[in-house]
Amino acid sequence: MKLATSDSIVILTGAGISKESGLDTFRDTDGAWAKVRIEDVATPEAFLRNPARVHEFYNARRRRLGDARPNPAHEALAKLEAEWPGEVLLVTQNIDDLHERAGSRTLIHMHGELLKARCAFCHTESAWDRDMSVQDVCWSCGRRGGIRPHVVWFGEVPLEMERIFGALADCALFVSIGTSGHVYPAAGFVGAASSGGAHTVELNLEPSAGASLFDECIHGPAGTVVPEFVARLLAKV
Ligand code: BV8
Repeated sequence: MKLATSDSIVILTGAGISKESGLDTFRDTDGAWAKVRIEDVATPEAFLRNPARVHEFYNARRRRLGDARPNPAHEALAKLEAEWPGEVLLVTQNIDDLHERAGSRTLIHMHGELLKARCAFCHTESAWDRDMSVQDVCWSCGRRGGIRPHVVWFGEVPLEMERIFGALADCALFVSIGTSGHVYPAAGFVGAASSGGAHTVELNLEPSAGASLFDECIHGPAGTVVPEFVARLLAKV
């Protein structure tokens, strides 16, 4: 992999990077979608039809977040951002706050954040770390029943897409970590990076749906393969 230390790097993470921190993935056999249906908890229609059911799904995940800790993979990515001379942009599909808690700063939560709320009526956002319900009143417009997780559901537009696609076009290295490559547009990022001339690498427990699209694949648990990969990069500095 030819890489100058002034080159920029884009990293995409998915639920697999948080598995060793004790958080569920989605499509593993013990994942979230084995327990609930996407149509019941992760679409705008589900929220309109039965908001209490959707709140229950996110309240349970928000409560579990308190016991989770960043793992060596999160910490290695924060170290890379701190020590790599070029730009490092971390784009995560995850809605947990483990990257922040590990020290990552240049971070985009393209699918939103579990610890934020948004009012469906006035669209203002706010930090939110407790249970959420249809009884909650908006801190800004004062209306009840519109408070929802600040999360991108299926059928909704992911956040900061322009900034992400701009970074993918400019980067020299694209690294995808802990994602099954099933959900778009994130699953298409490797193609955008390749078209821009980047070297593309997949770090995942097992080959993802898009594994054949990558220049390089390294399979193993993120807590092991990510620190090793970051050490390989920082040896160039
Ligand atoms: C959009 C909500 C338009 C928050 C999520 C084509 C066909 C059909 C449908 C579509 C299509 N293109 C687009 C769509 C619609 C849809 C979609 O992609 N559907 C899929 C099912 C086909 N996409 C959308 O609706 C998106 N919006 O397209 O808008 C648009 C597009 C571009 C520009 C403008 C407009 C919105 C998608 C966001 C949906 N919200 N979640 C929440 O509840 O968390 S997605 C959900 O899946 C999560 O956010 C998660 O992040 C995401 C991806 O899952 P992964 O992170 O990959 O997790 P998964 O369990 O699947 O895989 C884990 C991996 O880790 C596995 O490979 C496993 O082997 C590995 N692993 C496990 N343990 C470890 C490990 N790896 C390393 N170490 C370990 N220890």
